[in-house]
Amino acid sequence: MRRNLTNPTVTVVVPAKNEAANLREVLPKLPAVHEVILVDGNSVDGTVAAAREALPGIRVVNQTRKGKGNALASGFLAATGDIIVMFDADGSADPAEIPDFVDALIAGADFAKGSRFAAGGGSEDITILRHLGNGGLNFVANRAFKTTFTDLCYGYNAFWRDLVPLLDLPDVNRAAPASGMLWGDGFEIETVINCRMAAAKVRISEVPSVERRRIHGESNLRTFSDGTRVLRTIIAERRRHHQAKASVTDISVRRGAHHTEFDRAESGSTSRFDEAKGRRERIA
Ligand SMILES: Nc1nc2c(ncn2[C@@H]2O[C@H](COP(=O)(O)OP(=O)(O)OP(=O)(O)O)[C@@H](O)[C@H]2O)c(=O)[nH]1
Ligand SMILES: [Mg+2]
Repeated sequence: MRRNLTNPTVTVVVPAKNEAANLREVLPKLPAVHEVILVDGNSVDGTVAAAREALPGIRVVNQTRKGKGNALASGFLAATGDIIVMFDADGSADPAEIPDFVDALIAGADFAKGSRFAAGGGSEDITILRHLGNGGLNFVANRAFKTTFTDLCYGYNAFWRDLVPLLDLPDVNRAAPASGMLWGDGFEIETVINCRMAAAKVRISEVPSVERRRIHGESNLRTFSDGTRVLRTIIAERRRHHQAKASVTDISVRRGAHHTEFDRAESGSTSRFDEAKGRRERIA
């Protein structure tokens, strides 16, 4: 599939759980785009009505299970734009930065990763402790995936929609397990997406971003348990990546092939593992 690099359409996916007051302020500030999708998490504060009032053309999608991860997966599936922007509803993401993400993708990135720690980025909402924790988690992830992320734990990102299959997020049509959530349904989603993009060796550009303070409502962040969750996610995703690599190599060896049979149309991947060279190569 050829990408539309001259005038790509943009879908902004907004997961929201009880964010009526924030959406009233944030949605009117969004730039004009192809579509904005609100993914409602069974809000009880009039989130959907507030969103429709603030942005009459907004599309509303109900998520299929619980959690921010399932909300994003549901939104990605409903999206029709060439580019998807992940955009929190709480006022922490600056609408004025959306063109920077789009420009990075047009300039050649597959995944435009927001970073509070790249030159020009920042945060109004980070403590010294969280800053240090972030640094440690970036270090671990960069060792695990041979990347140079400066901000693994940040959810303001954009990517070409043709990469959605590559993310292999939990099927939105699956029933919720007894525990309520599948792996990837919860707040681990941001790290899951970053790790899977890195594992697939897509082209990643960091976009400097300034994180704003949530406008209304209480922060849901718990420094230690969220930090531990990110660490567990990096470990689980690294294991997943190694298992996938092992099974791909195994199939390839059994077929006597030099290259694995993944191609871009089938897997959404822009690269394939070259057995002879022992590394992934870009698909022309
Ligand atoms: N649809 C849906 N949205 C959710 C769910 N959980 C969180 N969100 C939304 O995801 C976005 C990010 O969640 P936040 O609670 O702000 O989490 P955070 O950004 O990590 O932490 P703070 O901003 O510090 O509270 C917000 O727009 C939330 O409304 C959910 O279960 N379903
Ligand atoms: Mg937030």
